[in-house]
Amino acid sequence: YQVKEVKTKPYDGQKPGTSGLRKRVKVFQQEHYTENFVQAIFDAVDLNGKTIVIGGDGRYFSPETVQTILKIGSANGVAKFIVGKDSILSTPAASNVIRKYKADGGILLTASHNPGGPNADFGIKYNVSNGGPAPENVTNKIFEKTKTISSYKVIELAPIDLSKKGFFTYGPSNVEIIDSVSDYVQLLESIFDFPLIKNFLQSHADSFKVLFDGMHGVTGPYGRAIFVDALGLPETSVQNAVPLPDFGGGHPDPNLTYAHELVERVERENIHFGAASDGDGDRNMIYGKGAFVTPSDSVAIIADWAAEAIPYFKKGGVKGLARSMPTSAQIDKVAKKKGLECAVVPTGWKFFGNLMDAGRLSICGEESFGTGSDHIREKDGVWAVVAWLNILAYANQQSPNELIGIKELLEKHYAVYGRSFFSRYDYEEVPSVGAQSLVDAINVHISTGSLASTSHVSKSTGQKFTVAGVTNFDYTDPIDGSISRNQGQIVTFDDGSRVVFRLSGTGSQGATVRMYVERYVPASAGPAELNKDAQEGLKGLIEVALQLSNLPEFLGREKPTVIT
Ligand code: VG1
Ligand code: CO
Repeated sequence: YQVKEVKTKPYDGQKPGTSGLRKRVKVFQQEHYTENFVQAIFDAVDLNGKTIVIGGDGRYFSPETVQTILKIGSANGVAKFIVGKDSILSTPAASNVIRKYKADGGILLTASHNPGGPNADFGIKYNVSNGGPAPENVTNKIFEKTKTISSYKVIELAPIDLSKKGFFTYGPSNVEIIDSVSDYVQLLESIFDFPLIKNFLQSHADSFKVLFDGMHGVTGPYGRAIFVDALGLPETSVQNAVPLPDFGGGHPDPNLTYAHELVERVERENIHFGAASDGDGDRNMIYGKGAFVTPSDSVAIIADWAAEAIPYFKKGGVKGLARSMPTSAQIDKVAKKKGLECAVVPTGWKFFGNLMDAGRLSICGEESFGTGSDHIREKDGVWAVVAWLNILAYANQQSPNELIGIKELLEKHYAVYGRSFFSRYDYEEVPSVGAQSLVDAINVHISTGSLASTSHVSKSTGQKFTVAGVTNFDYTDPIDGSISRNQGQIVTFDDGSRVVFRLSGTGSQGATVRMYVERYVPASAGPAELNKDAQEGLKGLIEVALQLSNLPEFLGREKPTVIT
């Protein structure tokens, strides 16, 4: 086979962010742009004679990019490609396939929850042999290669038909096109108590209705296979379950803003258990009638019940817990009570992998609707939804005289552990200059100590907050010693409340500023205080955070674009 060398020039800005390289489709469509990045992966990681997995969320520009990877990968000596049918593999399913078939890595075509279509976003992410996102030393190396690239290699052959399962060849390489769903369903069946869940759902067919929303992302087929085929729920219990290249024009992000269709149906039809997942299937939202579960609470509750209710953890034990830094400390309370380690890592799933590989971490989560465990090395939306169903089925089996739904489970949890009220304000696509000025101003406070011990009173609630300290979050990986600096600016108050400011690393345009606020209320405060709406519980603190940071002035925005 003839390997052709194509001359090219470097493009600026091909630096992978929190989760791969994400840009507008139009950017990827520039001449040689996608090819450059793909070749840079092969230049940074030697995949000669190796096996790689290719899949993604099925968004616009995915099929073309799969062919590009086949061309370039084959010319760079890849021995075998395992490809999801129709270029589809959810991010957690891809992580599973890499691990299960002992592949050496994977290329995931996704921009996660970002909108898709010719005028929206595309993304390419490299995962390593443990099934997790490449660590920073690898992504940095890829970026370095993009800066000096002068040519890429291709083997030009007719495209492979991605709609047929089976074994094929592409020049010197083997190609296996696999079913996107079956390995993943098998995996979940080995983790959860499906008979218990099925039994509970069938015996409560009227008193416990379920609705899963695929948001026209990748999880529709997975949701149908699990909720309808395996658990026997009616076809009406899944919606938006057909993956579309543009996600039906929507924003496939499972939160209160973008999953409003689910929220409205849950409220209107009195649905007890609603859930949604994002474009690539690694995020989840749990939402029942009148009860929204914040992701920070969700992971704490799963951690609390896992060893008792979920077979995988009953068998293997819970080795340790972890969260990303901006995530609330609710899970820390669970860890403390159970005598478990609770690691705090920077934002982004790649930081959990080392702890899992070292056998120190079983369950972890991020405030950004990411929850998961060491069954794979990515966060896992459908896993989290089934975990909740498993826990609810178990809790109801233990207390047969009351119906325990989402709300009841939350209230029981707060009554034991207290509650960390948590909310995140996103200011999306603001001018980069304003965002940088905000960061700089807080850095001045950090270096001069000018905010320390100052008191701030909320006009509307009269609450007073006194600053205890301001710091930058730096992380040293306990396994490999690598250091990641400036992962968020933290303002702590003397009552234990805190506010975190962070720049997003997944945007495709301008800058996005995130502000995370958290205030802990102990169990002794009683149910009236504990079961308040989060925005009400945090009102005073949010006001103070905006005041002392001058965020609205720096960003030229009165209001955030998304509140979760
Ligand atoms: C966001 C979230 C982060 C998450 C990342 C990838 O990153 O805050 O918690 O890991 O998206 O999620 P950032 O840098 O924009 O804050 V996904 O569903 O793209 O895999
Ligand atoms: Co995602």
